[in-house]
Amino acid sequence: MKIHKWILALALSINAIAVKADNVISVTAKKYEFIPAEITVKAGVPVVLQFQTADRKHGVSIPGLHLRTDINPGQPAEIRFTPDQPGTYDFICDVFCGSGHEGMTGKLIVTK
Ligand SMILES: [Cu+2]
Repeated sequence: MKIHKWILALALSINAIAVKADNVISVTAKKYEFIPAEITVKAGVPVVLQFQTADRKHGVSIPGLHLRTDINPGQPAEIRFTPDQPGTYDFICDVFCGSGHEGMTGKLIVTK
């Protein structure tokens, strides 16, 4: 009986870790793109966008959601939020990074 409870607790905690990991989306910034450039998330579900840079300092801004962070070399950055309005939100690099900076954009799609 005791063993059963222990296994159940273990199974529940593994499940909790899996659910958490599902909502973490890793994004790489580099001259002059975000990879992936299109991210789809679900309204009402907490999400963690985890950014790292492959070259130099960049920034990411999602003006429609009033979210931004710097992305410094060797220092992964996170944006944690729960999207509530379905729609398509542009994100851009907002730290000048060179001649292709203006085209360094992506889309965050929030589905119902
Ligand atoms: Cu830039």
